[in-house]
Amino acid sequence: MINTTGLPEDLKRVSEKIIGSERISDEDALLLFEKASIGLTGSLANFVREKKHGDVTYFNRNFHIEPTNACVFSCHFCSYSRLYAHRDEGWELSMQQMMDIVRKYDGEPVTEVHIVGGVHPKMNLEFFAELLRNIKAHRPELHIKGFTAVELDYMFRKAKKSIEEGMAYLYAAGLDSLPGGGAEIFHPEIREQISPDKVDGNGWLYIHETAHRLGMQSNATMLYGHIENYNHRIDHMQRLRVLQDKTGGFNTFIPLKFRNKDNDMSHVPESGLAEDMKMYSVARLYMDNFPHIKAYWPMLGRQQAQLTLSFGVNDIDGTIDDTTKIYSMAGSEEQNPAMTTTELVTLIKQAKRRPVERGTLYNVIKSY
Ligand code: V47
Ligand code: SF4
Repeated sequence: MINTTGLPEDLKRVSEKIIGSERISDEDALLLFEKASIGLTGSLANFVREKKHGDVTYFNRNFHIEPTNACVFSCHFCSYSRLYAHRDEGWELSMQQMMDIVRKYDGEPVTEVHIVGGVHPKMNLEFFAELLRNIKAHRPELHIKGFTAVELDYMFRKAKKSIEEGMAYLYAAGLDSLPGGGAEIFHPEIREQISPDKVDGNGWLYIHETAHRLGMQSNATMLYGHIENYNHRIDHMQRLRVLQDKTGGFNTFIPLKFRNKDNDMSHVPESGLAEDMKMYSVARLYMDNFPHIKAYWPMLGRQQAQLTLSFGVNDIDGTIDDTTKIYSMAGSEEQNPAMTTTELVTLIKQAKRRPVERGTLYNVIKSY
């Protein structure tokens, strides 16, 4: 049990709300960010995490397909993309090359492919629908988690389809769920400075709402630790919490730590360990209707990912098998992110948590 004696009145009141399973307000979240120690937010978040999940920590067996790093947009924090005009410096995978990646896992017990990349004008709706159909024809049970709302928005506009028509079309072609990328910070004050030309916050939320209405589930991210302040973070989480109350279609909230290598925002310092743990714990406390909080280990590094398991996190993504470049290019400690299942299980056990392999939608595959 958490001892609240000796706490200032305001922090005591918020702590008691959390212990009593009462929803905290935006003002409460701001108070936690500004005034609470990480000891307090950590123990409260751990209390909520253990109430929801005990000591279970989920991971999955997945791989990524990153079709291209050419992109028509120019997000200033992005170290990964090359402007479409300079696409000779990047890569563009053909259908054959993407299917070769899928075939490489024949006979391997992976359960998910995560497809995410730059926004390339020639890789259009029809091209990706064909990719989805080809993957499903080859391996029907493989869950396809694909395309950020940014990629989808562009694809649908280009094909002159409404969001409803476009989503239904990809769903029928085999898309199972949406990853959480492209959310960044919804608040226009920040979004206009860091990613001025891609879909705005309302557009991102509407795409996820439409997917949820079709029966698909999705994740949500937030890129934190750059030029935003706590109010922008709370506004972002508030919009997600409101939509989740409406649809219930989100599985996981994933705070993504801004990394500053080789991008237009390299002068912006990265957040420190204490700030990162505060972010994860306040996310767990505020996002009361999100079942899961994920720490994405390729970005944080393995040791910090272990630490988050005491600050509200109950999921550390998957084995990944060295198939993503997004974070190594942005300066993460993980230059070639891949972990065997044994390594992931050991990592979780070292943090005194119980590893459980899950499918994308949190069906239990194996408890260790
Ligand atoms: O939207 C880009 C982020 C995201 C940087 O849903 C950066 O399970 C930090 O969303 N520093 C894409 N972050 C990746 C993503 C994701 C990853 C893992 C799992 C899931 C899921 C989703 O990567 C982008 C952007 O916010 N990003 N550059 C950077 N320099
Ligand atoms: Fe393109 Fe995505 Fe990078 Fe923005 S974050 S430039 S949309 S690849």
